[in-house]
Amino acid sequence: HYSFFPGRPQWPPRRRNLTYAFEPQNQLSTDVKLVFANAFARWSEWTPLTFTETSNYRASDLKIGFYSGDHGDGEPFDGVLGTLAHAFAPPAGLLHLDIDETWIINDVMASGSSSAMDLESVAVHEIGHLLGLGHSSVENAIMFPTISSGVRKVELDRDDVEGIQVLY
Ligand code: TQI
Ligand code: ZN
Ligand code: ZN
Repeated sequence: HYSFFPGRPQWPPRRRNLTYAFEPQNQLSTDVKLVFANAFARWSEWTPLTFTETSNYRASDLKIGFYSGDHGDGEPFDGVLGTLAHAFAPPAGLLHLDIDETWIINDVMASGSSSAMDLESVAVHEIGHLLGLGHSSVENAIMFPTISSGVRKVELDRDDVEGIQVLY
C-alpha cells in the first residue's frame, strides 16, 4: 500500500503547473533530458499536474542534478551502488542523482558493468517522492523500496496511481 511523508506535504492547488530544470554544471545530453521528460509524463498522465522544462534553474520548482559524494545537503552520496539518488518532499523540489553510478540510458549502458542502474526507473521513483509519495508495500509499485541493477521498472502500478490521486 502507498504512503505519504509525515504531515502529507503536497504541491498546493495554485502550483499545479510545475517547472523543472537541470543543474547547469552538469551539461546533460538530450538523451538524459528525454528520460526525465518521459518519467514526468508517467505521473502527469494520472494527475492534474503538468511538468515543463525551463532553462532558468534558479526559478524552477523542481531542480534535478547529478552529484558526487558530499554535495552540501547533509546527505552525501557513496560511490557505486548504496544510495543511487534521493529526492525531498514538497515544497523542496530537489532531485539528486549519484554521478558515480553507471546509469543505463534508454537501455544502453557503459559496456561490461554488472552494477548499472536504469535511469528512468530511478527517475520515476524519485519523482514520486518529489510529489509527496513515500514508500509502498506493494512489490510491483514504483514506490516499493527495492530495485535490482539492470532492471527496468517504469510503469506505474495501480497502487502508485491510487496514492498520487489521493494527493492530487
Ligand atoms: N534512495 C532512497 C529512495 O529514494 C532514499 C530514501 C531512503 C528515501 N528512505 C527514504 C527517500 C524515504 C524518501 C523517503 O528510496 S535509493 C530505489 C528503490 C533508491 C532506491 O538510492 O536507495 C529507487 C533510489 F526504491 F528501488 F529502492 C531509487 Cl527506485
Ligand atoms: Zn542531495
Ligand atoms: Zn524511495
